[in-house]
Amino acid sequence: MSLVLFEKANAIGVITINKPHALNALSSDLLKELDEVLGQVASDSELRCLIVTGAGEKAFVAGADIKEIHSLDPEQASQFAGQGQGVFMKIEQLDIPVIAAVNGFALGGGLELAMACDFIFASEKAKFGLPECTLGLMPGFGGSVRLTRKIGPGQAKQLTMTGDLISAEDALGFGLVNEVCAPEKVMERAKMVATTIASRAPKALAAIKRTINATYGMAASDAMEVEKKEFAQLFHSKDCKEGTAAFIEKRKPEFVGQ
Ligand code: CO8
Repeated sequence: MSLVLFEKANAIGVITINKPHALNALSSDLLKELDEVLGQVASDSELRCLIVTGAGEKAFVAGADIKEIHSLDPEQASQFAGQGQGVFMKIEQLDIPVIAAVNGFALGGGLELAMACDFIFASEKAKFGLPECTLGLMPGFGGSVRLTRKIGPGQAKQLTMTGDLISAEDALGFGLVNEVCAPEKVMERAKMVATTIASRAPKALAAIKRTINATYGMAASDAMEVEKKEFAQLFHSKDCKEGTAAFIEKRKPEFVGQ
């Protein structure tokens, strides 16, 4: 059985981390499969949006595989951290938007995976945390960097230094998740928003994603330059002409992704 499942319908892809008996813990084998699936996603020009979720009702992903981590030496730990960081960077660098549909525990590497997605929808039952310090560790798949950027250094330090888990409601309050839904509605809601996203001009969405990712934390004047460059290059696209023409002609645009 594959550790990572992929399905596609109506231009929306769904990746399911599939190791429910171990709460979808991320082993190096699983990360390798995820990397391969992301390669497939990146080269599929029909896809307009991706959803990442976890198999089973209990967990999105409960972290990196602690049983594998236990026997690593420093060199192997560096390689494992680099592998996870590389795979999650691939998600961040996909042209299409990626939604994390968090159905349960999103801990350690699981929260790091969710944070590499563009935004997070969570079940009311979800729990979030970076509990690595309870294991004598720290986040290694990008978590200390991304969490700080998302919720600020004070809250990020409290979460990573206590190892405490927080509820979906608290995560919503921190701005870590965008929406909290009833457990049975999380995927439905993610698909609904993915459908809206799939109707928008792909090149515009890719430019928005690149700009927001690249400019976060940059000096405003430098960030404005990046935005101006990305904005201007959209004027090479057919969809830009189509979107503006459709508005003027009072009709729905038909985007072709070019
Ligand atoms: N790794 C491996 N196995 C796991 C993990 C994990 N992260 N989480 C759960 N499991 C396994 C359990 O061992 C158990 O397996 P078994 O039945 O064979 O004993 C099964 O999943 C079910 O788990 P529990 O029985 O523990 O379920 P509970 O409902 O009692 O508890 C919890 C659920 C609270 C989520 C609990 O499982 C837990 O605390 N899990 C670990 C959470 C954690 O600490 N995550 C952080 C891991 S470290 C990390 O992610 C670092 C990322 C950077 C790595 C850099 C590379 C070096």
